[in-house]
Amino acid sequence: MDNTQLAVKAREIRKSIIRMLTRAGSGHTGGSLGMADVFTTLFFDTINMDSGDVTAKDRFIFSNGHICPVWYATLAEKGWIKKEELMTLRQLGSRLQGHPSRHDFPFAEISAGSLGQGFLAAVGLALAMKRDKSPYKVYASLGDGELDEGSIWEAAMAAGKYQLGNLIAFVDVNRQQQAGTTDQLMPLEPLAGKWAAFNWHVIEADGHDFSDIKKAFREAKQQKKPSVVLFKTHMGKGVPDWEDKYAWHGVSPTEQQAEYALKALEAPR
Ligand SMILES: Cc1ncc(C[n+]2csc(CCOP(=O)(O)OP(=O)(O)O)c2C)c(N)n1
Ligand SMILES: [Mg+2]
Repeated sequence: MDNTQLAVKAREIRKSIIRMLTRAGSGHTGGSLGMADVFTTLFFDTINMDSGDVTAKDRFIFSNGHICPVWYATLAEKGWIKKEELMTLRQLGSRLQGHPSRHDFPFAEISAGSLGQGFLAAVGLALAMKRDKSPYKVYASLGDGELDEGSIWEAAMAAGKYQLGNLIAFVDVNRQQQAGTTDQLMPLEPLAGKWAAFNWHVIEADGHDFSDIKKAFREAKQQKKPSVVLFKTHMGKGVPDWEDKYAWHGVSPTEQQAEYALKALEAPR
């Protein structure tokens, strides 16, 4: 899909994120908006996935699942779930829980919420697929604050050892997390050097530039060892007053804020 078409999709996805979170009255707005361009590219351009059976081809593991509104909105934009269902986000009995639930939602291979766990499953899955000589890839989504979990690095070490060239992790490097910036709470730099030291192929890319995102995933697909894409992003991207503010990590917009955001998303930038 060309970049202009991707931009149109990403804008619709951001609008859905605003609408569903406003209706829900709680949830994670900033990270969801920030990863809209990467999720659009992954699901409209990169991943080879069968909506009828998400275990059949490439796999997607959502480790930083608190930003699931971006995933739900992307799946709705693809027509894999209904747009109306987005409005059930976080309701009792809905398939769309505030953190993805594998018991409720067939697209979720692993439940999320407890940071770090999804990545461990992704490494195990990639190892099993390599042993089975599967030609498909595992894509794992991570947050930068999530990297504070020690188990991430145990799994990264194992992926390096087993040369899991079928594993493509990508990190939302927005430099923000729940209650402060990553620099304040737990500095991560030199982040590229850390992954390289664990024997990963490291790619740094602009998470809001569709050409860069495509190129990064293309490069990652060609590696014999595990790849990580460090996507530089802005939390809250698309709504100027909300950008790069960790205050938007875990709150939803009021009706008034939503009105402002939907207008801002329509304005050319
Ligand atoms: C094991 C675990 N510890 C703590 C939390 C609480 N928590 C939820 S999201 C979050 C911050 C994660 O930061 P990041 O991955 O950068 O996400 P962002 O704020 O950028 O969306 C924390 C600490 C959790 N969900 N799981
Ligand atoms: Mg973050």
